[in-house]
Amino acid sequence: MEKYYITTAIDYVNAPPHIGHAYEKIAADVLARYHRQQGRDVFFLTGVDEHGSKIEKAAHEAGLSPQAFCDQLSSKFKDTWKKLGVSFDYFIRTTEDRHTISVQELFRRCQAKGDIYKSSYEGLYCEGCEDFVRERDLENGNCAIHKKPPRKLSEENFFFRLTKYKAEIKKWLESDDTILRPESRRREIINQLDDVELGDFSVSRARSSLTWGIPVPDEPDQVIYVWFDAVINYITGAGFGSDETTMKRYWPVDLHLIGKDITKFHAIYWPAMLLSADLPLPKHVYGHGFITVEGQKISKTLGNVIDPNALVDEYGADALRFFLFVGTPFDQDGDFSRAELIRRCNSELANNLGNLLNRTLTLLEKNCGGVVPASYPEHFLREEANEVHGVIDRHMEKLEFAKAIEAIFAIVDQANKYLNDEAPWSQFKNGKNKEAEQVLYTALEILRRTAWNLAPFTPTLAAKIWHQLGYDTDIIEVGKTKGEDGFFEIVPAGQKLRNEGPIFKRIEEAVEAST
Ligand code: ME8
Repeated sequence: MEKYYITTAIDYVNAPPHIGHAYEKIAADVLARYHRQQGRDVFFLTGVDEHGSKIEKAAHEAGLSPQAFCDQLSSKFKDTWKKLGVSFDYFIRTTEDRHTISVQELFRRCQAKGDIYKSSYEGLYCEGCEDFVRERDLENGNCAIHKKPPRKLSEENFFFRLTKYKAEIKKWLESDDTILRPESRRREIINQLDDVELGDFSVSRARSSLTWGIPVPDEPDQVIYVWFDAVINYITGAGFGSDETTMKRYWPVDLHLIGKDITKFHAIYWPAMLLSADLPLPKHVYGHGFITVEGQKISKTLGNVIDPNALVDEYGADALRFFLFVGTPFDQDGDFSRAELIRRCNSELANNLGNLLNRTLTLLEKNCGGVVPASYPEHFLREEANEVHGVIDRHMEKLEFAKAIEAIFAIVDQANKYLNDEAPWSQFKNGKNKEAEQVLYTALEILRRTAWNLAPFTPTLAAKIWHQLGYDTDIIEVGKTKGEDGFFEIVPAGQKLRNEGPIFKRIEEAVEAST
C-alpha cells in the first residue's frame, strides 16, 4: 500500500487556537481524508510547539508553571481539532520525552558533521517571530509582522552552518517546481538563498535568557533554539530516535503544510538540517495564504480573535469546513465573514445539494415504494460524473480546494437542472414510469458520487447522504470498490432509501430552532 505522510505546522500554545490555525488543520485533514479514500496508508501528524520565551511568559502571566500551562493549552488545541473533525493520527507535543531524545540526537548528528559551532552574536531579536530580524526590515523600529520593537540580544550561542548547504538547497528547489508551492513563494525563497546576508543561524540560547526548552547535549548552560527544536517534530512524529521501522516507512514526508509566514524555516533551515544529518528531504512543502476576519488581520489587540469552537457550536463543523475552502484559493489570503458563511452554506449545502437529495427521495418514496428502482443512469450525466473525478484529482494534487468544490457543485447544478427539465413528477403522472425512474436513478447516482467527493471536506454531511441513500457501510470502504464504469458500482436496485429530512438545515432555521 502506498504511504502518504502529511504534517501541519505545530502551533504555539501561548494563546488558544484561532480560525487561522483551524484553517490549516482542516486543510491537512481534507488531504488526509482524500488520500485515505484513494486507498493510501496515511499518516497525519499535527500538534503543538510548547517551548520558548513567549510561552514561558504567557505561563507566568497565567500564574502557572510552563508545563502546567502547556498541558492546559495543548488539550484545548487537541479538543478543538477533534471537534472540527480533524482526523490526525498523532498529536505531537514538543515537551514529550521522545521529542527531547530526537532533538538531541539530531543536534549531535549535525555536530558530528562539523556543522555546529560556538560563536558570539549580537542582533535584534523579535519574540513574536522567535527569530533575529534585520534593521532594514523594521517598520518605524517595529517588526513588520508583529508590530513590536525587537530587543537587542548579545550572547555566545551555537550556530548551524547554513552557508555550507545554501547552494545545494537552491539546486533542490530549482530541480522541481512542485517541491515548494505556490510558485510565488518558491521564487521568493530562491531569491533569499541568493542573498549573502542569509548566513549561519543560531541554534541555541544562553540559559540565562531562555530556560523553557531542551538542553543542548553536554552543555547545561545552553538551551536549543525553538525553531531548531520545533521543525524536528516532523521526524519525532515519524519515529526518529524511538521507532526506526515507522521512520523508515513514512520518512521522507509527502507534504509539509504550513502558513506563508514560516516558509523560510521549512524550505531553507529544515532541509539544511536534514542534509547535515544525512536524512532525505521532504517531497513537498506548501505555504498557504492567511485568513483575515471581516477584512482585518487576526489580532488580540483588535479583539477579533474567533474561537473555532464557538463557530462549530453555532453553525456545525461541516459548515465551517465547507466555507473555509469554497471561495478561497488556498495559495492566497481569504476572508472569514459570518454573513458569507451563512450565504454560501445555505445556497450550496441546503438549497442545491439538500434539495436535490430531498426531492429525489420524496419522489421515489411516493412512486417507487422508497427503494432504488431497477434502472440505469442517463448517459450524458453519467459521463460527466465520471469526468468530475479526474478533474477533482487534478485539483487536489495542486491543493486547489476551491476549484475541486466548484467541480463537485457544477455536477449537482446539472443534476438539478436535469430534474427540472425532465420533470419526473409529470412523467409519473403521464404514465411514463420507466423514464421517470431513469431520471431519478441518475439523480441518485450523482448524489452518491457527490457524497463520496465531498467526504474529505464535509465528512458528517457526506455520511448523512450516504445513510439516506440506504447504505449501512462506511463511505470510504464502499468507495474503494471500483465498478465497470471506472469508478465504483452503481446504487444497487432494491436498496431501501431513508428519506429522513434535510441533511443541512438552513442556518437561520437552525439558529431560530435553538433559541
Ligand atoms: O509559527 N491564517 O506557530 P503559530 C492562516 N510554532 N494561517 C495562519 C494564520 C492565519 N491568520 N495565523 C497563523 C508557529 N497561521 C510555529 C510553527 S512549525 C515547526 C512551528 C498559521 O502558532 C501559521 O502560518 O504562530 C502556521 O503555519 C500555523 O498557523 C501556526 O502558527
